[in-house]
Amino acid sequence: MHEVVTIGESLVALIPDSHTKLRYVNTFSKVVAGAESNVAVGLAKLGHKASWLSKVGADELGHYVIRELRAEGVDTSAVIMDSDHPTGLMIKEFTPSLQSSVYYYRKGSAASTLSVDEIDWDFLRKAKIIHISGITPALSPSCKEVVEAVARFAKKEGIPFSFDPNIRKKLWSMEEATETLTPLFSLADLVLLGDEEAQILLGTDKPEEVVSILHQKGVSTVALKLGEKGAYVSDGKSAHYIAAHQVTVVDTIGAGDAFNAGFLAGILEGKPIEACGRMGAIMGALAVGSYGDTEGLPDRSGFDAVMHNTQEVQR
Ligand code: KDG
Repeated sequence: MHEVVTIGESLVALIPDSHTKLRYVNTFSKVVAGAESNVAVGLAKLGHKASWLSKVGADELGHYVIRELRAEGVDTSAVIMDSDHPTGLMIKEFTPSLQSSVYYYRKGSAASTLSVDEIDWDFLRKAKIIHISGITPALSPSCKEVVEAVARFAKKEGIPFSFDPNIRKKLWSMEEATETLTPLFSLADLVLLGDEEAQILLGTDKPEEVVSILHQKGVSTVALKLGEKGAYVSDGKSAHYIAAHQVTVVDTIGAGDAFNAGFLAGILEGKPIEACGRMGAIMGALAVGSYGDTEGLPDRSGFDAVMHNTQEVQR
């Protein structure tokens, strides 16, 4: 049984051990990245049953991705291993001032070949929430079909569909992104988006306007992520500004996914919308304090200690 099913590509990410152009980097650390599996990991660390559905290559990197996600408590039983296509790869780059960039080596990857006829609908039917980001439809026409079919399926089955547009400018043009992602809002129950994405897709980043436009489209719950300014959350009955949780920033990649995990955990636990926003803000902040996307995320007791301000020095 699972509470949340996420669908999308996971990649092996290489993180340079020095902050300089990649041509000068000699050593890297290897971690798993991927917006949807990041959400699943965050939820699993908070004690929720999260499944990740995707394809990986039947190669060493594919085995590595599955092994790591399982180790974090994510159910990978529905993942397909593909002997004909490789697991995708991405390499991060940091400038001395800690600005990060990513380079993708994922064209033709196993996950990009996921198609509607490979989806296990009975598996999805057991979910309390289905979560997908806008990265998945950018991967290939068949992935776009999968996302649209899953969103329609969720609506028909009455399963809340959680959607984060997660625009990746390196994967497609803004016109393509807007044309594909905007209609998905109307199929979503929960929309978790960044202010820059709101500006691109909805023509405004003003929190009250964003929330009002999305509620008019039928979205019941909105979380607008405002980076270092925190978040603005609404369930249509009340709306709240959530202050950012302060940490020293090391690597901002993965913060949005961590926010989503904390926020969705709050929804699963039936918490008021303001508390869901706070849970998201804490998880997002803890993600940026370390280099990988999920390595900085706390387990439940660590999270509760931050949430309830009861952290102790361990001796
Ligand atoms: O949100 C973080 C993701 O962007 C990162 O883990 C890699 O999924 C990824 C992507 O496609 O950019």
